[in-house]
Amino acid sequence: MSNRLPVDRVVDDSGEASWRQSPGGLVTALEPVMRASGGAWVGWVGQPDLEIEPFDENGIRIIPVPLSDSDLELYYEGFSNDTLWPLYHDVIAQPGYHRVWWERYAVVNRRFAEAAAAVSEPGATVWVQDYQLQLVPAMLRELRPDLLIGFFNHIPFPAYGIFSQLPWRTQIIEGLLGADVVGFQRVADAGNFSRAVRRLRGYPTRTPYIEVPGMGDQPARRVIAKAFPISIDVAGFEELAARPEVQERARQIRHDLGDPATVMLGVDRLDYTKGITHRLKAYGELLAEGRLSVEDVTLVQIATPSRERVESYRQLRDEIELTVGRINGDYGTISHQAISYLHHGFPREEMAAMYLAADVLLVTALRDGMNLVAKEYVAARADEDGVLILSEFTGASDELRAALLINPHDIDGVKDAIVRAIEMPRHDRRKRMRSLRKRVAENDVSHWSNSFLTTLRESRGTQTPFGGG
Ligand code: GDG
Repeated sequence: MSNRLPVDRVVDDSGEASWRQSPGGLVTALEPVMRASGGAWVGWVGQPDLEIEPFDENGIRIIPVPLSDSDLELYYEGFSNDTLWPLYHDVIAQPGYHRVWWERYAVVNRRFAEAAAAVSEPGATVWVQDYQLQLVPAMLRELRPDLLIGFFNHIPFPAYGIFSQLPWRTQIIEGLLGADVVGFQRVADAGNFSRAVRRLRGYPTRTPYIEVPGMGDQPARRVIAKAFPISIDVAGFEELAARPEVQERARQIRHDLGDPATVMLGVDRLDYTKGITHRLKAYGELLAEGRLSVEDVTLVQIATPSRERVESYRQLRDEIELTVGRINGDYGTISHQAISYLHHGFPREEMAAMYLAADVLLVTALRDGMNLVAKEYVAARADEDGVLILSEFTGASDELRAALLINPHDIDGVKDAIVRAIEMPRHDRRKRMRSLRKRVAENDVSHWSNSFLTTLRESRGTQTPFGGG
C-alpha cells in the first residue's frame, strides 16, 4: 500500500485512457516483488474524483482508492505535506496544525485500511509505505488481526522534542504500533520512534523490540522497530549509464555547456528540505570572491516541480528563481552561464547522462530520509570518477562515508568543500569513488526489500513477551 499507485493514468489525444508505470525508486523496488508474489497494490490513481474498479496491470492487481479534491486538500496537501513533512524534517518550515486536516487524515487512512482488509487473503502480508498512511497499521490490525503487517517510513522520524509538538502524537504512535515491523531509513530514526513510544505510552523497549501489552481481547505483541536503509536498482542504473547513447549524450551536455573544466550538478525535487538556497549561496559567494569563475565552472541545477499547490513551495520557488537570476545576472557572460536552472522533469536516460557529465554532485539537504540521488550518481560512475559532496543530514551519509561530508548550514564549510572537490587530484577521486561504489553495490534495493520482508516473516515466530523468551 502506498499513497500513490505504481501506475499513472495517461489519456491520449483521442481521449483513450491507458496506464503507464510511474517513475521512481519505490516502484522499481517493489514491482518485481509484487509480481513474484501475485500481490495487489492499494493506492490512489493520481487524479481526484476518479472511481475505478480493480484491474490487473503487468502482473500486479491494482486496487484504486478514490480521493476527492477536498481529501487531497486536507489529507494530502494539508496534513501529509504541510504538517507531517515539515515536522518530520526537523521543522525547517513551520508545520500547520489544523484539526480539520487531522480529521481527514484519519478518514482517508481508514479508507485505505478498509480497501486492504477487503482484498487480503487470510494470513496475508501487507506492507504499508510512508508517512501518509501511519494510522493504517492499527486500523488494519483491528479489522484483520490475522494479517502480517509491515510499515516503512521513507522520511526521517524526528527526535521526541520535535515530534512531541504534534497534537495527535499519541494516535500516530498507536497507529504505527499496529504493525509487526516498523522500518526506518536510519538507526537514529528507529531510536527516535522507540523513545517516543516510551515517553508517550511507557511500553518497555529493548532494541529493536517494543513490547505492546495486551488490551481487551488484543493479545500482547512484540513489535520490531529497526533501520532498513533503502537503495536503488544498482545493476539497472549501471546498465543505463553504460549505454553508448547515454555516454554520448553526456559528452553532448558538456559540449553544450561550453566544455567547462568543471560541471557541478544538483538534482532535487523543489523542496525546502533539499537545501537548494544554501547551495546557491555558497556558489554565489565563491563567484563573488573570485575563488571560482564562470569560465571554468558551471552549475546545472535540476529542480523537479513538486507540491505546487502548497504555499511554502510556491514561495520557495520564487526565492530560488530570484537567487538564480541574480547570480546569473551578476556573474554570467554571453558565452558562460553561472547556473543552468531547469524546472522540469527528465527521462531516466537524461538523468543518467547528467550524472556522467557532472564532475561534482552537490547534495546539501538540510534533512533527508535517505537521498537516492547520491546513490544514483555513485552507481552511474563506473569510470570511478566524480566527487560527491554530501550533507551529513541525509540518511545516505550513514553509508557513504567516503563522500565529502558537509554541514549545509555552514556556508564557509560548503564553499571549502566545493573548492576541494574541484581541485581534488584524480587518484583521490578514484579512491573515494571506489569506496562509495563498494558501499552502494553491497546494499541495493532488492536487498532492502528482501531484508524487510524476511524480518517481517520471522517476526511471526517471536511474539514472546519480554522476560518470557
Ligand atoms: C523520498 C525521501 C528517500 C528526480 N528528478 C527527476 C527524477 N528524480 C528521481 C531521482 C531519484 C528520486 O527522483 C528522488 O529521490 P530522493 O531520495 O532523492 O528524494 P525524495 O523524492 O524526497 O524521496 C528520500 C526516498 O523517498 C526513498 O525512500 O530517499 O529521503 O525524501 O530517484 O532520480 N527522475 C526522473 N526525472 C527527473 O526529472 N526520471
